[in-house]
This record gives sequence, C-alpha cells and structure tokens, in this order.
Amino acid sequence: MAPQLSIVIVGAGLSGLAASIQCALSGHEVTVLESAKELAEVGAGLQLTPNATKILQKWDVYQHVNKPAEPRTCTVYNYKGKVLAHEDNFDKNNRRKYNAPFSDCHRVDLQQALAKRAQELGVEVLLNTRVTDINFSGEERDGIKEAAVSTESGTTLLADLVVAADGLWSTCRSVFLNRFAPPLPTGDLAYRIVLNLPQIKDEKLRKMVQEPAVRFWVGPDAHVVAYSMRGGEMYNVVLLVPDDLDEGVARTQGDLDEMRKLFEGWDPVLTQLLECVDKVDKWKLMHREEMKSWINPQSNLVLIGDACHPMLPYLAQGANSSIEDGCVLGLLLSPSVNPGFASKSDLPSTLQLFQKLRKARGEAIARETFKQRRDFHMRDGLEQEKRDKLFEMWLEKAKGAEIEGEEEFPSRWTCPVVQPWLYGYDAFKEVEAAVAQASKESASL
Ligand SMILES: Cc1cc2nc3c(=O)[nH]c(=O)nc-3n(C[C@H](O)[C@H](O)[C@H](O)COP(=O)(O)OP(=O)(O)OC[C@H]3O[C@@H](n4cnc5c(N)ncnc54)[C@H](O)[C@@H]3O)c2cc1C
Ligand SMILES: *[C@@H]1O[C@H](CO)[C@@H](O)[C@H](O)[C@H]1NC(C)=O
Ligand SMILES: *[C@@H]1O[C@H](CO)[C@@H](O)[C@H](O)[C@H]1NC(C)=O
Ligand SMILES: CC(=O)N[C@H]1CO[C@H](CO)[C@@H](O)[C@@H]1O
Repeated sequence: MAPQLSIVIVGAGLSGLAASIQCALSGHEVTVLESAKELAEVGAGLQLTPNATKILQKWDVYQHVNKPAEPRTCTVYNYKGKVLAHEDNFDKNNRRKYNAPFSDCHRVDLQQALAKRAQELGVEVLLNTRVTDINFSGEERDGIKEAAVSTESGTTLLADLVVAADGLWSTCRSVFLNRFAPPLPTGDLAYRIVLNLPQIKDEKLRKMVQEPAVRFWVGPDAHVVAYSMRGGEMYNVVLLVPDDLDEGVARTQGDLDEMRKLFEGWDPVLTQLLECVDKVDKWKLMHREEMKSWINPQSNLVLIGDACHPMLPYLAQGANSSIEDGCVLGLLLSPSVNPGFASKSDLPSTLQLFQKLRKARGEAIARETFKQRRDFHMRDGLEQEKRDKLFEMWLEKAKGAEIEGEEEFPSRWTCPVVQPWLYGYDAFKEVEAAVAQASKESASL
C-alpha cells in the first residue's frame, strides 16, 4: 500500500495550489490554508514560460484558464523607440522548441483554474484561514514527527508535512527560523498597470494592444514590460524604476503625474499609453537572503515558491518556478514515480532529494534576474553602446529569424544561452533522472 501523508499547505498562491494538485495526484490527503477571504488578487498580468504551461497542460489546468494570450512577437526597444531585438513567430518558436506555449494571462484566471482543479482532486481549500504558529515537535508516528498548525481563529490542524507556500512575507519561514526578518529591498519598484480596452481611445494604440505581443523598453535605470491579456481586452504594463518608497512601505497607490514624469522623453508609443492610465499601484520589489535549508530539522516542513526564493520579476520566472517547485515536490512523493518514497519514514530523504533538485536552481534563477536588471537598466554611455551594438549584431544576423549562437545576449528573453536553460527545464524528466541516480547511489552503498 502506498503511504498516505496528511499534508497541510500554507498559502493558496501559485506554488501552494500547484503543490496541492501534484500531491493529491500522488495520493495524499491535502488541505490548503489561505488567509485571503477570496481568491481574487489585485488584477495584474502574469507571463508563463513554456515548461510551466506544459505542467499546467498535463494537469488539465491550462485548458481552463480564461483566454490566455500567446504573444506572436517579442521586441526590445531602447527608450527612444528604436528596435534593439525582435523575434517574429515567438509563439510558434516557443511551441516548436519547447513543445508548449509562452503565455500571458491574468493572475486571477490562473489561480482560479488551479483552485478548481485542486478541489476536483479532493483538496480542501480553506479561505479566511490565517496560519499564526506551528509546533514542529509533535508526537512521533510511523517514524515521522507530527506538526501542529495553529490558525488565527484558534483551530489546530495536525500534519505529517507542512508545505510553506505563503509567499514573500512567509509566516512559516519566521516560525521555522524562530525570528521575524522582513524581506530586503532590491532597490527597484514596480508600477503595475492594467488598462482595459475602452480606456484606450487612439485607434493605432488599440490595434497594438489587441495584437498579442510582448514589448520591452529599456532605458537608464528603468525598463518597461507590456503585453496583452484576455484575448486583447486588457493590456498589462509594468514599469520598473528605482525605489523611492519609504523603508516601511511595501505597496501604495501611485501618483500619475510622478509616474509620467519618470518616462518623459521616452518612446511616444509608451508615453501615449501612460496617458491612458487612470490608476496605478506602486510595489516595492523585494528579495531575501538565501537560506541554509528549505527543510526543518524535524523534516516536517518544506518551503517552496516566494517563501524561499523570491526574485525580481524580470524573467517571468517567479510564478513559473513556483509551479515547478510544487510539481517536483508532489512527484517525489509518489511511490510509482519515486520508489525511494516507499513508506512514511522515507519522508526526510525524499525532502532532501527535493531540495537537491530545486534549491540551487531556484537560487540561480533569482540571481539571474539581477543580471537582467544590470543589462536592461544601463545609462547612456560606453557600456550601453556596447550592449546596443551586441543587440544590433544579433538583429543583423537574425534578420527576423530566431537567434542561435554562443555569446551571452543582453536580453535573456531571446538569449540563446540562457533561454534553453530557463525554458527547457523538464520537471518530469528531472525527477526521473534524480530518482534513478538516487537508487544507483543507494545500491552502491
Ligand atoms: C510586480 C510583479 C510582477 C510580477 N510578474 C510576474 C510574471 O510576469 N511572471 C511570473 O512568473 N512571476 C511574476 N511575478 C512573481 C510572482 O508573482 C511570484 O513569484 C509568485 O506568485 C509566487 O507564488 P507563491 O505562491 O510562492 O507566493 P504568493 O503568490 O505570494 O502566495 C502566497 C499566498 O499565501 C497566503 N498567505 C500568506 N501568509 C499566510 C498565512 N500566514 N496563512 C495563510 N495564508 C497566507 C497569501 O495570501 C497568498 O495567497 C511578479 C511579481 C511582482 C511583484
Ligand atoms: C519556468 O521557470 C522554470 C524555472 O524554474 C524553467 O525551468 C522553466 O523552463 C520555465 N518555464 C517554464 C517552466 O516553462
Ligand atoms: C509542542 O507539542 C508538544 C507535543 O504535544 C508539546 O510537548 C510541546 O510543549 C509543544 N511545544 C510548544 C512550544 O508549545
Ligand atoms: C514538463 C515538460 O514536459 N517539459 C518540456 C520542457 O522542455 C523540454 C525541452 O524543450 C521538453 O523536452 C520537455 O518535454
């Protein structure tokens, strides 16, 4: 008989819901605790890279996301509007190279599709339930220590395994480390904008917005990402600029004039877009120090997603790698996928295997997002000219076709070196290989 764990997942964000689905598919009893009263996060867009959508397709979730858009082109402009890099057939190239779409969607649409699938699989999702404390030193049963999860309303849930998927401000992380440490500023902040089509009056702009495409503008100390969502009914614009918020402020309503002023003199297409904005949120972008371990000494807590590897949102990897964390964890907890997980007492070694597969990768991606900032935010000058030359060279070489080669490309979005590493990750194959390796190692002991 396959061992059945009772798993409590803290947080119904993308990593928590992803983990809940794969853990349920592996036969475990799963409860998700979410502090929010409903799954309706502030409207904003999300870009999903191919292997995340691949996982979502396997779970029969992608098919139920409301109108995801596949961008047909990916273009990098300098801040004056000159094309630095351009890839046509971005949608087809992604599907061909990675066998899955690159997709832009509304966050809430994805979250709801995940939650629906989780519930179909028997996962219990409890909203309005905030976790306040965890006792990791419960009774020992079947070789594992039970954890007791306490909620704000005073209830206690017992679990063989607690999955901390509670995001950047993770309570579970604080309980585990036995101290509260706020996340650290990255020095950047994001203005997050969602435009509805009726807000855009100009015909040319409307056409642009309705056509699925990803656009970047890169300039001194700042860059902009823009793409359509919901089949062109909405346009998502994120402005990434130096952080000027007070230390204690993580998020606030932004001032429109101040925002427009930051982009004075940039590409008229962009400034015209900003004229249409009537409301904007300002988010401080934060990160965290790398942890020694994502697993507690009792082996009944594991951290995933933003709780352990938050990153700058410059590579569309936060959500994506969070989904992968959940997928890999759930797969390793399936005896048919991982024979090393044959009984409950194999939980500690299984968690170690999870950490081996994900920790270095998650942290490396986080570091890569900082390099992307350096390349995107260059001020006018020698370095910037060198960068643009490199872009130009590629543009010449590519002549509209996709780019191949060895040199590091200044935009990792079309970079031939980083892109396959980032987008080519196969969670299912990685697990298979790691499991095979682990059984080889144990056989040779
Ligand atoms: C401006 C911006 C733009 C971004 N754009 C992209 C993008 O285009 N593509 C991309 O891949 N990523 C993007 N990201 C990153 C992405 O949003 C995150 O990496 C991802 O959502 C992490 O998911 P998570 O499930 O780990 O955490 P979260 O999504 O933060 O989920 C945590 C959940 O836990 C709940 N919770 C917290 N504390 C408790 C508690 N004590 N008890 C119970 N529940 C609790 C919260 O309410 C929340 O629902 C962006 C981020 C920002 C800031
Ligand atoms: C998403 O992010 C992960 C990084 O963890 C990467 O491996 C993957 O290929 C990306 N795209 C996906 C999952 O499509
Ligand atoms: C945790 O639970 C154990 C077992 O029930 C108990 O002995 C211990 O006192 C608890 N610890 C705390 C800090 O409450
Ligand atoms: C999860 C998944 O199926 N991943 C795919 C990721 O990309 C590689 C390489 O392009 C494919 O072979 C995988 O199938």
